[in-house]
Amino acid sequence: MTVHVGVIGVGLMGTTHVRTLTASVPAAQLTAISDAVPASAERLAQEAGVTRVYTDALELIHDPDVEAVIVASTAPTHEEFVLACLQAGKPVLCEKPLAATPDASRRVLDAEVALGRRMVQVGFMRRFDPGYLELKAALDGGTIGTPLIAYSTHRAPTVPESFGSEMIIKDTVVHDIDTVRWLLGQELATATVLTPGPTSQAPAGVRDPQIVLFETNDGALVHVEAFVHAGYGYDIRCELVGETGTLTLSPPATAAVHRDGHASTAVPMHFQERFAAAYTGELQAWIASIIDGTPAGASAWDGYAASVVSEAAYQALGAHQPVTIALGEIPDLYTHTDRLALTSK
Ligand code: ISE
Repeated sequence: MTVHVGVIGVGLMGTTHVRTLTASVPAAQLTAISDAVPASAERLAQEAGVTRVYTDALELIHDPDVEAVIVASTAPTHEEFVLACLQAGKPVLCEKPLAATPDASRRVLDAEVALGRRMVQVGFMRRFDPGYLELKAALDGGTIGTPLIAYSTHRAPTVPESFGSEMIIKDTVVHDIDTVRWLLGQELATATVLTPGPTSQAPAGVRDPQIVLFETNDGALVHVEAFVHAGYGYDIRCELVGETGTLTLSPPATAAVHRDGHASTAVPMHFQERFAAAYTGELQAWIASIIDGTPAGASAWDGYAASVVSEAAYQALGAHQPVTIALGEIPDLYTHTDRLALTSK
Protein backbone atom coordinates (compact mmCIF):
# COMPACT_ATOMS: atom_id res chain seq x y z
CA MET A 1 0.00 0.00 0.00
CA THR A 2 1.28 3.48 -0.83
CA VAL A 3 0.43 6.67 1.09
CA HIS A 4 0.35 9.80 -1.07
CA VAL A 5 1.92 12.64 0.93
CA GLY A 6 1.88 16.42 0.61
CA VAL A 7 4.51 18.59 2.32
CA ILE A 8 3.74 22.14 3.44
CA GLY A 9 6.80 24.37 3.87
CA VAL A 10 10.17 23.91 2.18
CA GLY A 11 12.44 25.44 4.80
CA LEU A 12 15.09 23.36 6.58
CA MET A 13 12.70 20.79 8.06
CA GLY A 14 10.35 20.59 5.06
CA THR A 15 13.30 19.99 2.75
CA THR A 16 14.66 17.35 5.12
CA HIS A 17 11.33 15.54 5.18
CA VAL A 18 11.00 15.65 1.38
CA ARG A 19 14.46 14.16 0.95
CA THR A 20 13.91 11.53 3.65
CA LEU A 21 10.51 10.52 2.24
CA THR A 22 11.89 10.06 -1.27
CA ALA A 23 15.05 8.28 -0.16
CA SER A 24 14.01 6.15 2.81
CA VAL A 25 10.24 5.64 3.01
CA PRO A 26 9.21 3.27 0.17
CA ALA A 27 5.56 3.13 1.32
CA ALA A 28 5.22 6.89 0.82
CA GLN A 29 4.69 8.64 -2.51
CA LEU A 30 5.50 12.35 -2.40
CA THR A 31 2.62 13.90 -4.35
CA ALA A 32 2.58 17.64 -3.69
CA ILE A 33 4.65 20.44 -2.19
CA SER A 34 3.57 23.91 -1.09
CA ASP A 35 5.34 27.02 0.10
CA ALA A 36 4.41 30.69 0.21
CA VAL A 37 7.53 31.35 -1.90
CA PRO A 38 6.78 29.77 -5.31
CA ALA A 39 10.40 29.62 -6.44
CA SER A 40 11.42 27.65 -3.33
CA ALA A 41 8.59 25.17 -3.78
CA GLU A 42 9.33 24.78 -7.49
CA ARG A 43 13.04 24.19 -6.83
CA LEU A 44 12.44 21.42 -4.31
CA ALA A 45 9.64 19.91 -6.40
CA GLN A 46 11.98 19.69 -9.37
CA GLU A 47 14.64 18.00 -7.22
CA ALA A 48 12.08 15.52 -5.88
CA GLY A 49 10.33 14.90 -9.22
CA VAL A 50 7.00 16.29 -7.99
CA THR A 51 4.71 18.06 -10.45
CA ARG A 52 2.03 19.41 -8.09
CA VAL A 53 3.25 22.66 -6.54
CA TYR A 54 1.04 25.00 -4.53
CA THR A 55 1.58 28.37 -2.91
CA ASP A 56 -1.68 27.98 -0.96
CA ALA A 57 -1.27 25.22 1.64
CA LEU A 58 -5.04 24.78 1.93
CA GLU A 59 -5.18 23.81 -1.74
CA LEU A 60 -2.58 21.11 -1.08
CA ILE A 61 -4.59 19.84 1.90
CA HIS A 62 -7.77 19.66 -0.21
CA ASP A 63 -6.06 18.00 -3.19
CA PRO A 64 -7.98 14.68 -3.47
CA ASP A 65 -4.78 12.83 -4.35
CA VAL A 66 -3.06 13.95 -1.14
CA GLU A 67 -3.86 11.36 1.55
CA ALA A 68 -1.59 12.58 4.35
CA VAL A 69 0.17 15.86 5.09
CA ILE A 70 3.43 16.99 6.69
CA VAL A 71 3.18 20.52 8.13
CA ALA A 72 6.67 22.01 8.19
CA SER A 73 5.75 25.66 7.75
CA THR A 74 6.35 28.35 10.38
CA ALA A 75 4.85 27.79 13.83
CA PRO A 76 2.15 30.52 13.56
CA THR A 77 0.61 28.63 10.61
CA HIS A 78 0.45 25.22 12.31
CA GLU A 79 -2.96 25.62 14.00
CA GLU A 80 -4.76 26.60 10.78
CA PHE A 81 -3.14 23.91 8.66
CA VAL A 82 -3.50 21.07 11.18
CA LEU A 83 -7.16 21.96 11.79
CA ALA A 84 -7.71 21.94 8.01
CA CYS A 85 -6.16 18.46 7.81
CA LEU A 86 -8.45 17.21 10.58
CA GLN A 87 -11.48 18.70 8.85
CA ALA A 88 -10.39 17.04 5.59
CA GLY A 89 -9.92 13.69 7.39
CA LYS A 90 -6.20 13.55 6.51
CA PRO A 91 -3.53 12.26 8.94
CA VAL A 92 -0.94 14.93 9.64
CA LEU A 93 2.64 14.97 10.91
CA CYS A 94 3.13 18.45 12.35
CA GLU A 95 6.65 19.72 13.02
CA LYS A 96 7.13 21.01 16.56
CA PRO A 97 5.64 23.04 18.03
CA LEU A 98 2.08 21.77 17.54
CA ALA A 99 0.99 25.42 17.53
CA ALA A 100 2.41 28.81 18.45
CA THR A 101 0.72 29.09 21.87
CA PRO A 102 -0.79 26.78 24.52
CA ASP A 103 -4.28 28.05 23.67
CA ALA A 104 -3.77 27.29 19.96
CA SER A 105 -2.42 23.83 20.84
CA ARG A 106 -5.51 23.26 23.00
CA ARG A 107 -7.77 24.15 20.08
CA VAL A 108 -6.04 21.54 17.92
CA LEU A 109 -6.25 18.99 20.74
CA ASP A 110 -9.96 19.64 21.26
CA ALA A 111 -10.62 19.32 17.52
CA GLU A 112 -8.97 15.90 17.41
CA VAL A 113 -10.82 14.74 20.56
CA ALA A 114 -14.08 15.84 18.92
CA LEU A 115 -13.20 13.68 15.91
CA GLY A 116 -12.64 10.70 18.23
CA ARG A 117 -9.58 9.40 16.45
CA ARG A 118 -5.81 10.04 16.57
CA MET A 119 -4.83 11.83 13.35
CA VAL A 120 -1.99 14.07 14.56
CA GLN A 121 1.63 13.08 15.14
CA VAL A 122 3.95 15.84 16.39
CA GLY A 123 7.58 16.01 15.18
CA PHE A 124 9.40 15.14 18.38
CA MET A 125 11.84 12.91 16.53
CA ARG A 126 13.97 11.83 19.53
CA ARG A 127 11.31 9.21 20.25
CA PHE A 128 12.67 7.41 17.18
CA ASP A 129 16.38 7.81 17.97
CA PRO A 130 17.95 4.35 18.45
CA GLY A 131 19.82 5.42 21.60
CA TYR A 132 16.77 6.95 23.25
CA LEU A 133 14.68 3.90 22.30
CA GLU A 134 17.20 1.66 24.08
CA LEU A 135 17.11 3.95 27.12
CA LYS A 136 13.31 3.78 27.24
CA ALA A 137 13.23 0.00 26.79
CA ALA A 138 15.71 -0.48 29.64
CA LEU A 139 13.83 1.90 31.95
CA ASP A 140 10.46 0.34 31.13
CA GLY A 141 12.03 -3.07 31.70
CA GLY A 142 12.85 -2.12 35.30
CA THR A 143 16.63 -2.18 34.77
CA ILE A 144 17.27 0.63 37.26
CA GLY A 145 14.11 0.53 39.33
CA THR A 146 12.07 3.66 39.96
CA PRO A 147 13.63 6.69 38.23
CA LEU A 148 14.54 9.44 40.70
CA ILE A 149 16.49 11.96 38.60
CA ALA A 150 16.81 12.67 34.86
CA TYR A 151 19.62 14.78 33.41
CA SER A 152 19.13 16.07 29.87
CA THR A 153 21.83 18.16 28.19
CA HIS A 154 21.19 19.98 24.96
CA ARG A 155 24.15 21.91 23.51
CA ALA A 156 24.51 23.43 20.06
CA PRO A 157 27.58 25.11 18.55
CA THR A 158 25.56 28.20 17.66
CA VAL A 159 22.10 29.34 16.61
CA PRO A 160 20.73 32.09 14.33
CA GLU A 161 21.01 35.67 15.62
CA SER A 162 17.21 35.75 16.02
CA PHE A 163 17.38 32.93 18.63
CA GLY A 164 16.67 34.72 21.91
CA SER A 165 16.14 33.52 25.49
CA GLU A 166 12.54 32.53 24.74
CA MET A 167 13.51 30.44 21.71
CA ILE A 168 16.09 28.59 23.81
CA ILE A 169 13.19 27.31 25.88
CA LYS A 170 10.41 27.02 23.30
CA ASP A 171 12.46 25.73 20.37
CA THR A 172 15.34 23.92 22.05
CA VAL A 173 14.36 22.84 25.58
CA VAL A 174 10.96 21.80 24.19
CA HIS A 175 12.69 18.65 22.87
CA ASP A 176 14.02 17.79 26.32
CA ILE A 177 10.55 18.42 27.77
CA ASP A 178 8.94 15.92 25.40
CA THR A 179 11.83 13.47 25.81
CA VAL A 180 11.67 13.28 29.62
CA ARG A 181 7.85 13.12 29.63
CA TRP A 182 8.10 10.19 27.20
CA LEU A 183 11.00 8.43 28.94
CA LEU A 184 9.55 8.70 32.45
CA GLY A 185 5.89 8.40 31.46
CA GLN A 186 5.19 11.24 33.85
CA GLU A 187 3.82 14.76 33.56
CA LEU A 188 5.85 17.76 34.75
CA ALA A 189 4.42 19.65 37.72
CA THR A 190 6.69 22.68 38.27
CA ALA A 191 9.42 24.53 36.37
CA THR A 192 12.29 26.59 37.80
CA VAL A 193 14.85 28.34 35.59
CA LEU A 194 18.36 29.37 36.66
CA THR A 195 20.84 31.14 34.39
CA PRO A 196 24.61 31.42 34.87
CA GLY A 197 26.85 33.74 32.92
CA PRO A 198 25.64 34.48 30.25
CA THR A 199 28.25 33.37 27.76
CA SER A 200 30.01 36.19 25.92
CA GLN A 201 29.36 34.21 22.72
CA ALA A 202 25.63 35.00 22.86
CA PRO A 203 24.17 38.32 21.67
CA ALA A 204 23.63 40.92 24.39
CA GLY A 205 20.64 40.19 26.57
CA VAL A 206 20.30 36.52 25.62
CA ARG A 207 20.30 34.23 28.67
CA ASP A 208 22.48 31.35 27.51
CA PRO A 209 23.11 28.76 29.02
CA GLN A 210 19.88 28.02 30.90
CA ILE A 211 19.22 25.38 33.55
CA VAL A 212 15.58 24.28 33.76
CA LEU A 213 14.60 22.20 36.78
CA PHE A 214 11.34 20.28 36.64
CA GLU A 215 9.53 18.31 39.33
CA THR A 216 7.31 15.54 37.99
CA ASN A 217 3.87 14.61 39.30
CA ASP A 218 5.43 11.39 40.65
CA GLY A 219 8.19 13.16 42.59
CA ALA A 220 11.13 12.73 40.22
CA LEU A 221 13.48 15.63 39.44
CA VAL A 222 14.57 16.64 35.93
CA HIS A 223 17.63 18.79 35.24
CA VAL A 224 17.79 20.24 31.72
CA GLU A 225 20.81 22.21 30.50
CA ALA A 226 20.42 24.17 27.29
CA PHE A 227 23.53 25.86 25.90
CA VAL A 228 23.11 26.99 22.30
CA HIS A 229 26.39 28.93 21.88
CA ALA A 230 28.58 26.06 23.10
CA GLY A 231 30.82 26.35 20.06
CA TYR A 232 32.40 22.87 20.13
CA GLY A 233 29.53 20.84 18.72
CA TYR A 234 25.97 19.56 18.89
CA ASP A 235 26.15 17.53 22.08
CA ILE A 236 23.09 15.67 23.38
CA ARG A 237 23.35 13.79 26.67
CA CYS A 238 20.90 11.99 28.89
CA GLU A 239 21.32 10.13 32.17
CA LEU A 240 18.57 8.50 34.20
CA VAL A 241 19.25 7.79 37.88
CA GLY A 242 17.10 5.07 39.41
CA GLU A 243 16.88 3.31 42.75
CA THR A 244 19.08 0.42 41.62
CA GLY A 245 21.29 1.89 38.90
CA THR A 246 21.70 4.46 36.12
CA LEU A 247 21.14 4.56 32.38
CA THR A 248 23.26 6.81 30.15
CA LEU A 249 22.60 7.66 26.53
CA SER A 250 25.47 6.68 24.26
CA PRO A 251 26.04 8.92 21.23
CA PRO A 252 25.78 7.24 17.81
CA ALA A 253 28.83 5.03 17.15
CA THR A 254 31.61 6.85 15.28
CA ALA A 255 35.27 6.01 14.65
CA ALA A 256 37.68 6.82 17.47
CA VAL A 257 41.03 8.24 16.34
CA HIS A 258 44.12 7.28 18.38
CA ARG A 259 47.31 9.10 17.41
CA ASP A 260 50.10 11.23 18.89
CA GLY A 261 49.27 10.07 22.34
CA HIS A 262 45.61 11.10 22.14
CA ALA A 263 42.24 9.45 21.48
CA SER A 264 39.33 11.42 19.99
CA THR A 265 35.85 10.94 18.50
CA ALA A 266 33.91 13.39 16.38
CA VAL A 267 31.10 15.52 17.82
CA PRO A 268 28.25 16.28 15.40
CA MET A 269 27.96 19.95 14.45
CA HIS A 270 24.25 19.99 13.55
CA PHE A 271 21.04 18.49 14.91
CA GLN A 272 20.16 16.94 11.56
CA GLU A 273 23.45 15.07 11.58
CA ARG A 274 22.99 13.85 15.17
CA PHE A 275 19.34 12.82 14.64
CA ALA A 276 19.44 11.58 11.02
CA ALA A 277 18.28 8.08 12.05
CA ALA A 278 15.55 9.57 14.23
CA TYR A 279 14.09 11.66 11.40
CA THR A 280 14.03 8.61 9.13
CA GLY A 281 12.47 6.45 11.83
CA GLU A 282 9.87 9.13 12.57
CA LEU A 283 8.66 9.25 8.95
CA GLN A 284 8.71 5.48 8.51
CA ALA A 285 6.67 5.05 11.71
CA TRP A 286 4.21 7.77 10.64
CA ILE A 287 3.54 6.15 7.28
CA ALA A 288 3.26 2.70 8.90
CA SER A 289 0.81 4.11 11.47
CA ILE A 290 -1.42 5.38 8.66
CA ILE A 291 -1.34 2.04 6.86
CA ASP A 292 -1.86 -0.24 9.87
CA GLY A 293 -3.94 2.08 12.04
CA THR A 294 -1.72 2.03 15.15
CA PRO A 295 -0.74 5.46 16.53
CA ALA A 296 2.98 6.33 16.55
CA GLY A 297 5.09 9.01 18.15
CA ALA A 298 4.03 12.14 19.98
CA SER A 299 0.28 12.85 19.96
CA ALA A 300 -1.63 16.12 19.99
CA TRP A 301 -1.78 15.72 23.79
CA ASP A 302 2.04 15.55 23.87
CA GLY A 303 2.21 18.61 21.62
CA TYR A 304 -0.21 20.47 23.91
CA ALA A 305 1.70 19.40 27.04
CA ALA A 306 5.02 20.51 25.54
CA SER A 307 3.48 23.86 24.67
CA VAL A 308 2.10 24.42 28.19
CA VAL A 309 5.31 23.27 29.89
CA SER A 310 7.58 25.39 27.70
CA GLU A 311 5.40 28.44 28.35
CA ALA A 312 5.61 27.78 32.11
CA ALA A 313 9.40 27.44 31.86
CA TYR A 314 9.56 30.72 29.99
CA GLN A 315 7.48 32.36 32.72
CA ALA A 316 9.96 30.90 35.24
CA LEU A 317 12.88 32.56 33.43
CA GLY A 318 13.78 35.47 35.68
CA ALA A 319 11.13 34.54 38.27
CA HIS A 320 13.69 32.90 40.60
CA GLN A 321 10.97 30.59 41.88
CA PRO A 322 9.05 27.51 40.67
CA VAL A 323 6.13 28.04 38.28
CA THR A 324 3.29 25.53 38.58
CA ILE A 325 2.29 23.65 35.41
CA ALA A 326 -1.44 22.96 34.97
CA LEU A 327 -2.26 20.62 32.08
CA GLY A 328 -5.72 19.43 33.09
CA GLU A 329 -6.94 15.88 32.57
CA ILE A 330 -5.66 13.84 29.61
CA PRO A 331 -8.59 12.94 27.31
CA ASP A 332 -9.41 9.21 26.98
CA LEU A 333 -8.42 9.32 23.32
CA TYR A 334 -4.75 9.43 24.40
CA THR A 335 -4.92 6.65 26.94
CA HIS A 336 -6.33 4.15 24.40
CA THR A 337 -3.82 3.53 21.64
CA ASP A 338 -6.21 1.71 19.32
CA ARG A 339 -7.89 4.74 17.85
CA LEU A 340 -6.07 6.10 14.87
CA ALA A 341 -6.57 8.04 11.76
CA LEU A 342 -8.35 6.89 8.70
CA THR A 343 -6.18 4.39 6.91
CA SER A 344 -5.18 5.46 3.46
CA LYS A 345 -7.12 4.15 0.46
C1 ISE B 1 15.43 22.16 16.16
O1 ISE B 1 14.05 22.18 15.81
C2 ISE B 1 15.78 20.79 16.58
O2 ISE B 1 15.10 19.82 16.27
C3 ISE B 1 17.06 20.61 17.30
O3 ISE B 1 17.11 19.30 17.87
C4 ISE B 1 17.24 21.63 18.39
O4 ISE B 1 18.55 21.50 18.91
C5 ISE B 1 17.09 23.01 17.80
O5 ISE B 1 17.27 23.97 18.83
C6 ISE B 1 15.69 23.16 17.22
O6 ISE B 1 15.59 24.44 16.64
